[in-house]
Amino acid sequence: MTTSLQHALPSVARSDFNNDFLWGTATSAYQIEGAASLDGRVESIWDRFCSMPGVIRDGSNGAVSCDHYHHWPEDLDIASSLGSNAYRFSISWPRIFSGPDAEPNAEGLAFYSRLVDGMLARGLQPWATLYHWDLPQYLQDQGGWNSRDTVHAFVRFADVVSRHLGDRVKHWITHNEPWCTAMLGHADGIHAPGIKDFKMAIQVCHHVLLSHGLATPVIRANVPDSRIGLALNLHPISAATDKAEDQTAADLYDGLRNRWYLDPLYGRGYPTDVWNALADLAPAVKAGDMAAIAVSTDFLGVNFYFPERIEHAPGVSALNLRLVDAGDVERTAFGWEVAPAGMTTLLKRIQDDYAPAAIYITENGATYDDVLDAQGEIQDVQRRDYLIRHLAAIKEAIRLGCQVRGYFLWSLLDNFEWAEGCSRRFGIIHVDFVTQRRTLKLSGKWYRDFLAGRVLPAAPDVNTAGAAGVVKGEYLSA
Ligand code: IFM
Repeated sequence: MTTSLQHALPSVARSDFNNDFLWGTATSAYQIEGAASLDGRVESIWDRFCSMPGVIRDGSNGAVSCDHYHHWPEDLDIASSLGSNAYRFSISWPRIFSGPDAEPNAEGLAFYSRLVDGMLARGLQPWATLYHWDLPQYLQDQGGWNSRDTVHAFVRFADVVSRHLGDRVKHWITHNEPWCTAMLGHADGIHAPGIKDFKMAIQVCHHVLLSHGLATPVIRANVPDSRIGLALNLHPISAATDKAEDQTAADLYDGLRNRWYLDPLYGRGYPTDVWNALADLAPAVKAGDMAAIAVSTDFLGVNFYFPERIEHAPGVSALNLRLVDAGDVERTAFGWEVAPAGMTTLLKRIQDDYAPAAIYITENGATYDDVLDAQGEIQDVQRRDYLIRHLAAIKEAIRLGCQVRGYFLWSLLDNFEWAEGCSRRFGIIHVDFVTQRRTLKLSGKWYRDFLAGRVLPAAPDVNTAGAAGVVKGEYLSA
């Protein structure tokens, strides 16, 4: 359900940011590439998961999706025509290794080589994510991320890919959103591999973090001038009421959701409050693991979407707490609360508590129920306003001292949105999944105009039911 409240749009212009601020868009392999059985690619856990009845909302899968495997020149052309100067993509592990002991697949490597060359030719700085959730199924069959062997397989994958692309790719993200890999995939079971075992999810999380820690020096050795980090989905957490027990529950949940990742990455080990609350659910940790995880990084990737509220709820979950619905707030079509001020709060907290070398917003965006109008255009006013308000929130965070150096909008293309299938559109480019026709949405045109530093034409008075009111002129850049 989409709801919106009337709001005045803040003023934000590209000139509010430093000249070397990076402006990009982001995608991931399984969500856009298609070509699932081409050129030696083998089955991933998402191919397998999607074949299970009822797990994907609209029954779709990523076998074709945007067919970016064939349409990448057109997609990069549009990304570059926006005036963006960076592009975040991910490497499909099952395209690179077809089995546990297989040699790297030359055709898979060649595809990413062409893609990277295509980015560079268009002035797009390549930002490669190594793991955006598409584990080869053969590794899952051997225990997946619950097995330490997968940690070592990941390091080999990182080694081969960084050797192959490192002469041109200098920015590396080891993992996207380890919380999702662990919790959505192994506790809630709503993502591949579809397991519901909280203790296993906590162990998976440790292995994912460990693989980041062990892969980072390998990439650095292969690409001495590289910049390496990982992308976390972080959330501002608050207590549902001012009762002490809700506040304690919110602190604990913040520990599980945010600090469980940030603390070990920044050398503090797992947070004691969560470790103690987990009791026998805590992960098996070997000597040296925590030091490996605390490897120094060059930046922190922050994926921001929504805040969360928590209340104490004995017996409801392993940590005796639960999420509370935010009530009558503005939401995207996903039901996610729209809270740009929360982004500023979150960034300030990260800066104050962890002082990362640099922060990049590696994802931020929204899904709305886009409609093609009679002219074949998409007047996604709500997504445009979402973008304006979140960019203004970053501008404010920078004013407060946060070292934010770049922004990657999620997403360049409408794509396969995991358990939601192709029914949730996050793109600033509309994709017709039947004809593969691409159409730049109003939000994409706004991003283009914003990046060009142009004064926008008068805001269209598209103010359909539920759409945010546009305060004409307030967002125009000078
Ligand atoms: O589409 C996803 C992406 O793959 C990871 N971060 C959140 C996005 C929106 O749900």
